[in-house]
Amino acid sequence: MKPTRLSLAVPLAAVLAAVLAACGATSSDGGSGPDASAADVTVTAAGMAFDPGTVAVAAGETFTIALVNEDAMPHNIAIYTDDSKSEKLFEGGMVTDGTVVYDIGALDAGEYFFDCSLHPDMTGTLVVEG
Ligand SMILES: [Cu+2]
Repeated sequence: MKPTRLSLAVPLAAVLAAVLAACGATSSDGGSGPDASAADVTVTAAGMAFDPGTVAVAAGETFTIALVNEDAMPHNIAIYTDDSKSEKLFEGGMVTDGTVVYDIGALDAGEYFFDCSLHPDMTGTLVVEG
């Protein structure tokens, strides 16, 4: 008998929750932890801005973005097809004064727009290179 999707999904969700909880627990120094260095790209949120403002990844492959938030207010990364924000592709959970690593699905080559859901003036460009 084949394993069902459900039996696989539950342990994965539990592991993810544990990882996210661990991130929160180690955020007191406000710096980047081991999670950030393991990610494909790292974006720092500091002074209400993303640094770097442009990040590049490879097309057709899942990737991870580490968000290192050095501000004392919550930030996240939300990815859209373009700056009209008519089509949201991803919205990460908020992190405050700490690091979170987002698992992003594979994207086609092109330029995408991202911002912070709480602070729309914080914007960036995601370049997916084919
Ligand atoms: Cu924000």
